[in-house]
Amino acid sequence: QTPTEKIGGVPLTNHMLLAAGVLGTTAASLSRMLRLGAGGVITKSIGPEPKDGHHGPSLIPVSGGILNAMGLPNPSQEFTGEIAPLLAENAPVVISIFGGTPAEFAKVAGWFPDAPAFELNLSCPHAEGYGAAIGANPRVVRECTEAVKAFGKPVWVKLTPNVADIGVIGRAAEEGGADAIVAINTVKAMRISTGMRRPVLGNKFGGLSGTAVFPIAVRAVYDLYEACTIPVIGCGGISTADNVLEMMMAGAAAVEIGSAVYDNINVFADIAEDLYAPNGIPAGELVGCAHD
Ligand code: RRO
Repeated sequence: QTPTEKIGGVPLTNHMLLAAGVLGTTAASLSRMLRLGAGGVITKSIGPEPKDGHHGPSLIPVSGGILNAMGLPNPSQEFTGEIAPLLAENAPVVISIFGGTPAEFAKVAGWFPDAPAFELNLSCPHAEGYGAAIGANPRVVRECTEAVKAFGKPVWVKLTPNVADIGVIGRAAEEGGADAIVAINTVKAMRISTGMRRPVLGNKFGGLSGTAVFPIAVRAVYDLYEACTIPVIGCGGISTADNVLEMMMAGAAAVEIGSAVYDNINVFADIAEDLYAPNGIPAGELVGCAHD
């Protein structure tokens, strides 16, 4: 592991975090990923009310990635008990929050006084009823960011690629006091089973993650690096050290990895071996170099 570096106000042990998702549901799975080499971990998003999520099938491997319509399943405030032991160890755990209003984001943030940082999920493709459009409205993005920033902790804002101009949204988060922008969440997508003559997901449509979305994520990070002055954290389809370097050249100060973990539980250690050997990458020189 490289020495601790602060990115977006959070001390990380390397440049790769576990992205928010199903593996962030329990303290056991989060601490396992830290033991397996993640430099930090993000929880599954926690909302203001408990939710069971969509009926299945809700997570399906497709060519180039994973299609999901989990439907924001979460235990809400009960998660405080689940995560408390990990927070007590000062582990680099970022609490992902979703809500439909600034007040709902603030309500959830208030349950985690020991969290080192928050990631605001303004980008879930299944957020109907919680305001699917909140991540597309610059004013709401700014207000949600301000509401959580009031707790005085680092706030990362995770954006959707499903908008016309992601730079405008990134700037709104920055104006609200965000410490970093994370891009991207999943891309709205759908597959149909020709044999069954119906959509493969119980919810019909979902969010696509994995290698198929990597170029979309690179473009989003490139645009955000141009538009914002705060760090950008790249997320979407990263599975190799070369992907991490490419993200950094686009402007990412760190990256998040999700889908690749399902294929290779040792992906963090494997990438670190390539990325940091033999002398360690000069990340400072790489970030944004494709803009020169
Ligand atoms: O739970 C989900 O359906 C979900 C969430 Br909260 C998210 O942010 N992104 C996604 O693809 N699925």
